[in-house]
Amino acid sequence: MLSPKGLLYKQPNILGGQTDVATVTPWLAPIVWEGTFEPTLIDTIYKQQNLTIATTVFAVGKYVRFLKDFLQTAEKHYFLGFCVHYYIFTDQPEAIPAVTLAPNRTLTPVKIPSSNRWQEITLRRMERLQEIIKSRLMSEADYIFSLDVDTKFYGPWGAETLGRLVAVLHPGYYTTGRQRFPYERRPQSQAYIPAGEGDYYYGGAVIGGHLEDVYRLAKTCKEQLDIDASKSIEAAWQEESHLNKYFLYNKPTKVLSPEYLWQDFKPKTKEVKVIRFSQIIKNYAEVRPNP
Ligand code: UD2
Repeated sequence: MLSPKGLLYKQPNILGGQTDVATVTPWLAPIVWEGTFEPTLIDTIYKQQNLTIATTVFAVGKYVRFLKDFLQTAEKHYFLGFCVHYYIFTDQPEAIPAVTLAPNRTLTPVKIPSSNRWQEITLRRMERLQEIIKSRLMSEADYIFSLDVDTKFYGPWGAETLGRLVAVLHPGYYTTGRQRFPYERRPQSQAYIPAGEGDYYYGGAVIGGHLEDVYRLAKTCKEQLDIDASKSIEAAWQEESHLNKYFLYNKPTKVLSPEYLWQDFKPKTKEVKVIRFSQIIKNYAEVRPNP
């Protein structure tokens, strides 16, 4: 059945009932939900390619405290058996916790300046992503994921998430009509999306894909952010707003369901069978350098 949100598929659930979720977008990109793929088979196919997955994470200021849980839980659930190279962008490399990594997994600290504005930290991620992909990742990795650090892995995250350009459905808006998406609505911003347009609302906490595709995304978003900055305008949800604009005109080839970006404060819903990755509860006023 075709709905404005894509093709509906009857997903069997643990109670033996059925839940309708869209499993393919209107442009035929898969939407990855538990029950729609065979993880062992997919991992076996991709493992033959001897891939390296670069994983960039920002931990600036008090956010270094989130690294330990992030890394420890990633080592339990994230691309197990694959070569994973974490690149930790931080102002305090000495504060990166000593977490034991499995063989074939490495961690490189990347020192960056601190900032007294959290918006500056999230906004500049695109620029830094673009720089590191160009300067070293093209020759060091095959795929990349850029992930928020105030998160934990609770369930398996494997090769089913790989694709040329990978987005995640924001857990707050996957059941919401597009008129309620918190897109940037001021035409003065490069992130502007007019009412009536837009496919989904994507979360900024997970961006993935081939190096070249993510490079193009980061470069474009950085350019759009610079234009906004020159006009002293900051989009409603910083780089997440620009990301949503980018994905409107450059459709993701794979969309991850909210299993891949949940929020700890949200009770599990009937569609979500497995929470794989989730934003932890944090005291914004306490962890951010400014209100
Ligand atoms: C949302 C998005 C986030 C980003 C942000 C933009 C989700 C779940 N999260 O989260 O991806 O788009 O909105 O406003 O979609 N950071 C630091 N130090 C700081 C502040 C931020 O290292 O002082 C880094 C860190 O990696 C963090 C990320 O920036 O995970 C995003 O910042 P946030 O978690 O404070 O943003 P939040 O919760 O508003």
